[in-house]
Amino acid sequence: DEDLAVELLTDELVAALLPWRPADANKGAFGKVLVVAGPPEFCGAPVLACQSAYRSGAGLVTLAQRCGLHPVFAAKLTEVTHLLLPETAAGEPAPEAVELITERLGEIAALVIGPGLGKDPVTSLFFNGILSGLDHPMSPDLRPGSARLPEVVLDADALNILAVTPDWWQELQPHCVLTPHPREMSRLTGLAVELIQADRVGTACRYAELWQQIVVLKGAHTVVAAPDGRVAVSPFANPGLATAGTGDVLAGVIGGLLAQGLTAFDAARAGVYLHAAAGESVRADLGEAGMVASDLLLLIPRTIKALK
Ligand code: NPW
Ligand code: AMP
Ligand code: MG
Repeated sequence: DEDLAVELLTDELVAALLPWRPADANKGAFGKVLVVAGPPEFCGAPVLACQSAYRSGAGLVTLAQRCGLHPVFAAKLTEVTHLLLPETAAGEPAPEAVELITERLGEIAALVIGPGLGKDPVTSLFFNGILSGLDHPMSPDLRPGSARLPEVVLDADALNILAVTPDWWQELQPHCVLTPHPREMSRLTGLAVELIQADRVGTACRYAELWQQIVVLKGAHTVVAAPDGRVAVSPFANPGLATAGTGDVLAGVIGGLLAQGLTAFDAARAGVYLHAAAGESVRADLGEAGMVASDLLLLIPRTIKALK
């Protein structure tokens, strides 16, 4: 680990990664994001992910949701479009729900899945079904007719579901952005949280290479590691962000940046920085106790504006 050159994220570095908006642009130029919601217990998390994808500049955000929850999401999300999924009598995703999502994969630029997804057995089947519609490393032509498959952000319960399958990464398309907090990283790796925290950079790098995925190890001084050995660290430590839903905002920001054409490593670096810099602005205004995740939302475009 000693020879790793760790890049410290800065305003200048991140400004150079941010997408350019041509004066004559239309919304189609800024990409479509699909967020997948879960059960009613966690309906705030996908709302935050959708809103933050828009606030990072995405052109169109669609929320896939169990149809029974539609009144909730329609009332909360004005700019979002809705993909209604059939559900069982128990309110779980019906088997046909997988196909409805898979059909969309060729049309969207970024998929954000995990925030508020749930991890019960039916949801796990649903999630694994969606993953098999992605670009399987062993069968790139799995989905003939679709020009291009989306970039993918896997967070929260998506990581928790993956973690129960041995060697899960062998079935996953490479270069997804995985955004574990230390506990989720512990589930994915089998390492104790203390061990992960004792060498955050080394751990993120090792597993990014093993898994061939972008690893965003969250927490104070979030680490972003790529499979090729590149690694960046956020300059920000802010206990104000240690509150429910802030990770769901991060997943949406990274999804929004992926939709605008950033590479997975660039979207992860820029997303981590914008999210944490927005957190600094909220801290300057409200202090460290009592900020809430949705306070970050309007600060995301303000942070982008300040960088440009
Ligand atoms: P502790 O308490 O320190 O032992 P889980 P989740 C640990 C959704 N949400 N350093 C910490 O453990 C999510 O999207 C919905 C060390 C903590 O208690 C998921 O779908 C919301 N440890 C679902 O809920 C808002 C750390 O992990 C434990 C750490 C479950 O996600 C909330 C919690 O992790 C939430 O986002 C750190 N830096 N960070 C909504 N409004 O709809 C975390 N931990 O058990 O994976 O549960 O993260 O709450
Ligand atoms: P989650 O645990 O998924 O809700 O994600 C929490 C988000 O807040 C992540 O982006 C973390 O990096 C961020 N965060 C939590 N605690 C801190 C901290 N002490 N300093 C900086 N960022 C933090
Ligand atoms: Mg989370």
